[in-house]
Amino acid sequence: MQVAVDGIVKTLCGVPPLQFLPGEVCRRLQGVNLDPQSLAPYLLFAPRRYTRNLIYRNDLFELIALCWEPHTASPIHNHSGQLCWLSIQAGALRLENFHSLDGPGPGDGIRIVPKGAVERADAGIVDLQQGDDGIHRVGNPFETRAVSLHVYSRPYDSCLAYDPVTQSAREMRLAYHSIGGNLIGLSGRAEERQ
Ligand code: 2CO
Ligand code: FE2
Repeated sequence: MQVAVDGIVKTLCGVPPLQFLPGEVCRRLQGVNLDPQSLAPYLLFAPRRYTRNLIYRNDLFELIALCWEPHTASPIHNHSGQLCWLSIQAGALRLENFHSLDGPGPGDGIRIVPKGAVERADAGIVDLQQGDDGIHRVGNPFETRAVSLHVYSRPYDSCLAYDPVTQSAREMRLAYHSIGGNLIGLSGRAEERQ
């Protein structure tokens, strides 16, 4: 089902707050293939990292387009107790899940173990992360760019990043690369619109 970005914003705004839950939002994201023209303003890539491009935010949820150059990945992280839905719109991503043997953290002595992975999730896949065990790493180990659409409820501006080598969980600030299609001033970075 091809939908314009405005359409998915409207759909999500139509979910009553008490129903903004895994099943309802998964149903609304399932099969959504965003109209490329309406998505284009939010597709801002940067070398060697993934970018977070805010489409819409209110008190209940935020909608973000993530742009993944080949061979980029997130750290292993959680979602600060918020619900996280991910819908792959272009390219493919590797989705790795983890479990903490020592609670969510933050702190030291936090052992993280793998809990299953989808080696190649293609466009159309919807993934959900929730609860203390919503710990994952998302990456694009492939040779083509990827784009994913993320819904977080509620919005959050920091999360925990886990380092399996030092067995630590530390707060990580999350920044937007662009808001409403406008780049946030990050000097010295080569920017490129797709
Ligand atoms: N949660 C990460 C972020 O918002 C992206 S991985 O998919 O949830 O930066
Ligand atoms: Fe995530």
